[in-house]
Amino acid sequence: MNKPKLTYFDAPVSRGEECRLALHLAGVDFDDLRIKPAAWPAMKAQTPYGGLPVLELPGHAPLAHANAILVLIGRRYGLHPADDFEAACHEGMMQHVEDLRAVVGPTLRMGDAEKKAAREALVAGYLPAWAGHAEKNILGAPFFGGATLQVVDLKLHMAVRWFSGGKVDHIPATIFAGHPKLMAVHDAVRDHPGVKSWYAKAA
Ligand SMILES: N[C@@H](CCC(=O)N[C@@H](CS)C(=O)NCC(=O)O)C(=O)O
Repeated sequence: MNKPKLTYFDAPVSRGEECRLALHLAGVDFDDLRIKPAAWPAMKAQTPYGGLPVLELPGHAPLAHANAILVLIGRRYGLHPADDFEAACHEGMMQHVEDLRAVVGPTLRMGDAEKKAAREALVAGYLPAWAGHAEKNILGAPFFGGATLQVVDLKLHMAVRWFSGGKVDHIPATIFAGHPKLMAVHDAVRDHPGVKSWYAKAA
């Protein structure tokens, strides 16, 4: 291996896509390995923690956990604050997105009736509360820390985009619409020239 390799499932979503975007915005030339579902069971035990994404860098052991990958890329390429306290605030918000995934993720594997009930309960309680906490802790505008896109913004963008496409059954596309700072981060990432160039390349 002579260049970085990011391994994730073959979909432009979630933890893998935020890491791909970070590498692209950092200007890193990387192998973008996309795994088909059928190949995953045989690979799972070979990964550090049994999940994807995994980033491999020449001369290093494979690195797992999206936030660890994002912080590493962010530190190396100026997409994460140099100040340690400021960085910790960004990492707190990154964990907030992981908390959301931990709550909503299990509903993906539920049968229809259970899924409907679970998601309606999330719409009534957890999701607005999650968005309220995100909104309260966003430090700047249009991005989380102010004028510059950093890795935390990619995570917030991906969290909002999950629902705003209207493809998650029983969760309205407008679930976060009442949170202007959160929506501003989502929109600013969507409209960022580097992000647009990633999707232009993928098209
Ligand atoms: N804490 C890990 C979670 C990794 C994870 O659960 N990834 C999902 C995809 S987003 C996965 O690998 N699912 C397949 C499985 O767990 O077998 C991270 O932040 O990267």
